Amino acid sequence: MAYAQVRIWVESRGLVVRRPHMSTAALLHEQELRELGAPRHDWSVAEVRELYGSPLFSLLDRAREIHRRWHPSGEVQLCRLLSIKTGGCPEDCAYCPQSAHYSTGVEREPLLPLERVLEQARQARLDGATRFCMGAAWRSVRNGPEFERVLEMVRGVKELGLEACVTLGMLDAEQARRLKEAGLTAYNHNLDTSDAFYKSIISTRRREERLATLENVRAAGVHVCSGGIIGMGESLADRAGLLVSLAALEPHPESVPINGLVRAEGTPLAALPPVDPLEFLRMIATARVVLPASKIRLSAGRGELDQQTQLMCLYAGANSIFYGEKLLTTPNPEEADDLALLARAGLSVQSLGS
Ligand code: SAM
Ligand code: DTB
Ligand code: SF4
Repeated sequence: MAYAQVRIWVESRGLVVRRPHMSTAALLHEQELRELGAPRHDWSVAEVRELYGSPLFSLLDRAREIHRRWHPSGEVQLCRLLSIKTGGCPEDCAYCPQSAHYSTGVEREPLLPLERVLEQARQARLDGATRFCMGAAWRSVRNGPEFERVLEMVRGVKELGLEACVTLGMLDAEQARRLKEAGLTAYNHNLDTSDAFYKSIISTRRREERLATLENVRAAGVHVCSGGIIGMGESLADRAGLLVSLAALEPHPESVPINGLVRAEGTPLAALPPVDPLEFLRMIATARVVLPASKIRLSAGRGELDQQTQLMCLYAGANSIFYGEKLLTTPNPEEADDLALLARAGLSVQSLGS
């Protein structure tokens, strides 16, 4: 095809904004990449908002196509979550039952002994989990014996052959480097919501501090796990804004947890209405399109979804579930029910060898 024809063909489909310096080859390459749903870092809020609000079946078709292309095994990963240090957190995250600012009935517990954590990790492995995530209700990591113990936990979990993920609050570059050295697979640190809505949810830290930690994690060569929560009273533009912020990270986070708010008694958000299951599905499908290569994780809030909706989330792009009767401090669906559902649907579960 001559250059002029290519240009007319591509531009008539609105697929590429042609920059004057682009060669035909570059034009075709970019167009091809877009057709494949290649990772992009320039999504706009309006574009993502439109995608989110498109007719449900069109959104599902698009998400499914990208999911099959980028995640052809279709396997579901089972992740086990454990709170290694519970409650009494100085931050005021309005959704969180572990914040010391609210009376939620969560009992404070100091950092667990190493052996207790490894016992749980061994059990998780026996139960079929391939990723073990450890959460601490800290604002940030402090150097000293507790951090040394967390490093031991990471080493122990990795020795079992499991992926190890921790979420410990803010982190400096040296701490990230030491976690990498211990073998950490991924560090979870959520952007949680849009830049604009963030201030109405948390007043004790700035979003930029969150981004700085993500940079430290990335620089250390640890995978970034970052996502957010829906159902906190945010607008649809805020949901789109969260995905735009995640997509602006280069490269995209390897792992993106999508949580539905667990409405914990005593938190300022306890009385909000539950998330509409179809909105949860739309958020997962939109995340799949915007972040094609990332592992999208159907995380907290699954207990409020019926099993059919959960399956639809896996169809539309979710790669994993938290598997186990408890998240950090709140309940999660029964393991036996999850296994039965996956079996009824004929879904394959990721194993340690795969
Ligand atoms: N303190 C660390 C931090 O905030 O990064 C790590 C633990 S914190 C509990 C990890 C994440 O859990 C939060 O960023 C938030 O996205 C999620 N989370 C906490 N409470 C939640 C709730 N009630 N519903 C849904 N997700 C929640
Ligand atoms: C994430 O995005 N979700 C998980 C994990 N990262 C650490 C935490 C969910 C917590 C739900 C509320 C609780 O059980 O305390
Ligand atoms: Fe603390 Fe993390 Fe809960 Fe915020 S989300 S209050 S930082 S434990």
